[in-house]
Amino acid sequence: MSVPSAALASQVARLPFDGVCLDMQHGMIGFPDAVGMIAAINAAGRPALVRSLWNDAATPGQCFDAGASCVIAPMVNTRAQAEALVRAAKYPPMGARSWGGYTALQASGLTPAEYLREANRMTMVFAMVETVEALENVEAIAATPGLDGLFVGPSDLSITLSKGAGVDKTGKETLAAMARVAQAARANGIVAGAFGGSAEVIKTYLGLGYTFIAAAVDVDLMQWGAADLNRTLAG
Ligand code: 3PY
Ligand code: MG
Repeated sequence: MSVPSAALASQVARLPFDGVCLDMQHGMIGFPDAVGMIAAINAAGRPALVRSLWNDAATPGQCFDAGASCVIAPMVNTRAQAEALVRAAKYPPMGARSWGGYTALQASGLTPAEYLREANRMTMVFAMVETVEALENVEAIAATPGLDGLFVGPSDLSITLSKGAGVDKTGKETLAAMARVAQAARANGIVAGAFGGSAEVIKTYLGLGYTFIAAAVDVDLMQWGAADLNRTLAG
């Protein structure tokens, strides 16, 4: 989702998808918006995921405290940056997340001791691989203890692969790079994820072994629905 609306999040959470991801990087969603949206998504029985604005130390804990199940951090280019991400997202001894997740704690129905024990398993953290630098380090990033998955940003990845010449989400070089990322994830028993955005792209990435795909953006779904309606009426 890119649109900051709890009312819309509640509707999107009832569409036939496995979860709803809030885009705090390229969407228009800030943390106060995310709080209401996460609650609406969870109330519909779906997991709420968040793509953070940046790989900062505060956002994972803040979003998990509010009830998010997964945080996806952009532009994780090195092993050190991946380790910093895990530190921000996981409680000790795996990381250094600060205690205070009252919304998540109450919603879990667990005692504080149980929540502390279960939280690192209940919350997932994914590193975005979307630069040539990240690709060169992908085996080391994928082996970061506590990291739950890799998530490819194919647009940025193709931009850096082509040195700024263009965006090509299904170009030969992009797909070769994505095959390497999927292999690194598989070798470490973590999730291989990517941003899809259209049926054709999703099918291509499934073919590469990706198992977690951000399917489509809210505004695109609306545009496609409107275009389809007009086509049907015209036909
Ligand atoms: C990218 O393709 O670069 C992304 O970050 C997808 O949202
Ligand atoms: Mg990107």
